[in-house]
Amino acid sequence: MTSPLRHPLVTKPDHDVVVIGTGFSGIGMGIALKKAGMDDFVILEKADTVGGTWRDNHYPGCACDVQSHLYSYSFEPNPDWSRMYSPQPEIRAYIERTAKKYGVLPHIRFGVALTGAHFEDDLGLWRLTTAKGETITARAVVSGMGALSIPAYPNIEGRESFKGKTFHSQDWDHDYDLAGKTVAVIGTGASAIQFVPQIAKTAARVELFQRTAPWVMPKPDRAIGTLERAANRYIPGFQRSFRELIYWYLEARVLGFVIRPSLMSKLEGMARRYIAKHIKDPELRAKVTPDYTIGCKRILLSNDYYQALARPNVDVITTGIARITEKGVVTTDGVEHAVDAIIYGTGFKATDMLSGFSITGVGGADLNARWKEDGAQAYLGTTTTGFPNLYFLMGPNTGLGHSSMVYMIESQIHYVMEALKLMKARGYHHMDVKPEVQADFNRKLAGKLDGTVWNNGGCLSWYRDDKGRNVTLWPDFTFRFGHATAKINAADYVATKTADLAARQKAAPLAAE
Ligand code: N01
Repeated sequence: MTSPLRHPLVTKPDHDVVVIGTGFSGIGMGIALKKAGMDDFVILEKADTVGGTWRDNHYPGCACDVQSHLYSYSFEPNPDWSRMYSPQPEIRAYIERTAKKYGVLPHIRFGVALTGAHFEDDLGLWRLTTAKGETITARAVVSGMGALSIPAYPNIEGRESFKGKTFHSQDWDHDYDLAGKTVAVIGTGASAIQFVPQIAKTAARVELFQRTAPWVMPKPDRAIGTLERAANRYIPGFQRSFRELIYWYLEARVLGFVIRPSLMSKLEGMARRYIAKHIKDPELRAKVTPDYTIGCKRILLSNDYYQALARPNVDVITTGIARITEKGVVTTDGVEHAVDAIIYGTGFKATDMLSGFSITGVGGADLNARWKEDGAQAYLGTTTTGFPNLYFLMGPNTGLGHSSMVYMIESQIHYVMEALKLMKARGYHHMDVKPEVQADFNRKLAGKLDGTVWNNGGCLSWYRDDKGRNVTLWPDFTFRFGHATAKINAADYVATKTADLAARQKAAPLAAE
């Protein structure tokens, strides 16, 4: 592709590295770059504050379902978590505080929404375009866009015709008072099970439309008292040991998810007893008992969801939705459920993570088209052949059904830093993962995924794309991912040396001038 840019030879880009997003990924990446003294970077953020998913999701009851001691950076323990599973405002504040502490804030440009990233073959650079029409060039791009950031609205006939209030769980309208209102909630996933108990306290009625029942287990949550916080702060190794304990406890769950799915039956028995404990009405109990193997969809943790469903002002409706009208939701039995508001707890476009963002690589290859055709694929969830120096944090098959994403993010950040350091040490301008390396990695991944409960548990989930391919989850222990990303193997990549690029540009000056 001939560049429309007019940069001088071996072109100095606007920034050495552009990082996209300011969630755990983007901020963590910025911190790693700063620690390595690689200061020529900018972080582009479409919003006007940092926090990623923990800024965007602020629905009532929003909290983490992974223990905070582990759901935090390894290098930045927070002795002051108020609970084992912290509420959203604390996690958001933690990210803000950490960004400030490590000097990342001056590198962030807020209010910059990217529309595309295009690799300029002749310059060996990325040209990013913004919604405002600005062009930014970079040698390397690190996407911290997150896998669950684009809300998914259901494709239900008449959705636009509803005259009442509507919003998605990610765009919660706190100015709209739900007290005394009749509210339809569509979806019973991880978000809905957190906000339904909250809104059920004040709404006149909650009509909860459930397509598939989730498996829900008790959340071993508790407040962390002042003594324990003091121990976290002052007793050397106390909090770190606790973190380790949580890590290994969660890691053991891989045995059930991946290695011996038959082990899940014990867990299923516990989950059934949990339903029986809180739901006495046999009809409701039958409705909320899933018909697939536990773990096939994300196992949800809650201490108040079933109690909320048992309230007299909550209806669980399992008849399918036929359409939405001006007044409410019509089910396939012809009943119209008139409501004041519809809240979509319908999740995110997880398998379509690039939607709305165009990425073209070597020779103009279109990543959206490729991932649609072949399924989202990368090497170690991070690099993609034909897209040199483009790195995905939380890329394909790095998601977890059992532990903390922050562990995966930190592993990937480490790997990106390995790549950047290798390029510097060897005088490389850019590196492209070899197609056979990527193919071999994904072949092995697919083999591992074949035996998992996610693929064989008898459910449909956002873990798999529309062709049934599991493009989201890492099917192994996380420490194996940590080991795989600990060192970069130069032989996995085709490298272009800066000197060679300069010679090439000199030979074809018109393209680069
Ligand atoms: O979304 P979901 P979420 N008609 O995709 C239903 C993370 N998270 O926002 O199961 C009717 O889980 C859909 O039904 P079905 C976490 O990784 C983390 O709740 O597809 N219903 C389902 O019930 C989580 O997994 C935390 O049959 C429709 C629901 O909508 C991810 O975010 C907290 C429908 C969507 O559930 C997403 O969670 C919260 C339709 N047409 C979330 N379309 C942490 O604590 C969809 N549904 C870290």
